[in-house]
Amino acid sequence: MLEKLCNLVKSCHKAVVLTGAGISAESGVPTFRGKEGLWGRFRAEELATMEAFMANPKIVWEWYNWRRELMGGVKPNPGHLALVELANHFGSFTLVTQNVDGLHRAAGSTEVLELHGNINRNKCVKCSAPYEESDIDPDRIPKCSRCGGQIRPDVVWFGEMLPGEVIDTAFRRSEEAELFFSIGTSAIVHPAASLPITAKHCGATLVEINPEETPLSGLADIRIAERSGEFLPRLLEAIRSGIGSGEKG
Ligand code: BV8
Ligand code: ZN
Repeated sequence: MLEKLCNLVKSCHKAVVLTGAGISAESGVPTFRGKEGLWGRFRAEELATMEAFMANPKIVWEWYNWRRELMGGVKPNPGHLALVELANHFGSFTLVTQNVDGLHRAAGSTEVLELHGNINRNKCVKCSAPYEESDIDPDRIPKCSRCGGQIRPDVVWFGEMLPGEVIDTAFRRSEEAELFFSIGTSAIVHPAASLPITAKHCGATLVEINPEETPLSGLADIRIAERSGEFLPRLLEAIRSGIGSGEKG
């Protein structure tokens, strides 16, 4: 398996990586749907929505402040760091994340397509003007200086469109990909979950790294049932030690 993957890394030009909450799990960030997951305690489909925010902005801000606090102390793990180095092995490497924790950038990844926004950014609920203030008091939610709208986290909620430019680029790169890694995602949130399917249908080799099965597992050409923080550094080690042949075509 490792040798087959090294050959693919050596022979493919264009790679896309899609990550989900699982890649941050080893940094101590709870996943959404795992046993200890965020959603265990909250029904995030109910909280991560505009309806919830309009109905009860206080509880939504309490949830995000709780997550921000949680993320305040976490740092990138060997999985995030391995992706920074993996990028150097491809002519074109695109990192697409569903995560809002900013850990890929913190690890040193430069071009990161953040499909669902970033929990550390805020914006106006009405005019989307960015709002720098980072600590928001749920009892005194600030108002936009431009239009008076309430300030909300700059993340994509359920039922909301993803940032157009970001998702379009993600689909275009997925259509062109020769190698597509789906790492640490349950592959059920759309349109993100359509990216690996699109890549596969356009001829890419699909690799899934996830200790659990997902709806994508049946489609994957290579399935690595391991934690990303353990497997990715091993893959890099194997590439560095020259395992595998193959030339960039
Ligand atoms: C939209 C930001 C439309 C907020 C998030 C029915 C069918 C299909 C689609 C839908 C449907 N009903 C509704 C929809 C649409 C909906 C959707 O897909 N719902 C799902 C639940 C069915 N999608 C939307 O609403 C999207 N918008 O469709 O708009 C539209 C069209 C026109 C006009 C207007 C609107 C918006 C979706 C974005 C929602 N925002 N987050 C916040 O974070 O607070 S989603 C949330 O889920 C996170 O972003 C998260 O990243 C994402 C996906 O979860 P995962 O990252 O996969 O995390 P999860 O816990 O699920 O899985 C972790 C995995 O890691 C597990 O498999 C585990 O085994 C693995 N793992 C654990 N440890 C490790 C590991 N893997 C490797 N190593 C480890 N160590
Ligand atoms: Zn505004």
